[in-house]
Amino acid sequence: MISDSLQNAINEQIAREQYASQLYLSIAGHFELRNLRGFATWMRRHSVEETSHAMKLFDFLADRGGRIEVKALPQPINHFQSVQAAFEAALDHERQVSKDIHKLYEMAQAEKDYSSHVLFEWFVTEQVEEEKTLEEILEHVRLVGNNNGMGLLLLDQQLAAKTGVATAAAGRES
Ligand code: OFO
Repeated sequence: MISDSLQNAINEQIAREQYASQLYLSIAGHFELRNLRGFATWMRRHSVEETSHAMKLFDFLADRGGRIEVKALPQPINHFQSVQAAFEAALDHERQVSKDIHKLYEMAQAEKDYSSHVLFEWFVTEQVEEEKTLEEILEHVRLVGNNNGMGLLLLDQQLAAKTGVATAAAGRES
């Protein structure tokens, strides 16, 4: 049986992962509007990944006999000034999530809840990867500059190649 404090903290984290999913979907919408399909597809996939993180916590809580409390989510930002601003919003959010995960990890340690500890360890490692990936993309966006259409299209194509989609520059798949 899981403690009430860990149960409540995990329920909060489920909501934060779901919020991340909403935020990335919102960013994907911004990129779709600008016909940047590589960026958009990358964000769509990231949105799905965040839902899978929420479900990983959901399943864990269910397996431990915890009470799941689905929470209302805040409205995500829906307007971004630029590609750079959109990726900055994503990276800021990931950095916040890392802090939240570290708090959960500390709680599990303090309570000597070993199975929670193992679960949060997975998330700690995952956050390193997530921040690194976003930092790389953002650095490339900063390098080419927000007003460099050709540079952004090339980056869009690069992400498209990674995600396996056709881009505005390369033409849509029929
Ligand atoms: Fe991208 O954050 Fe989940 O955990």
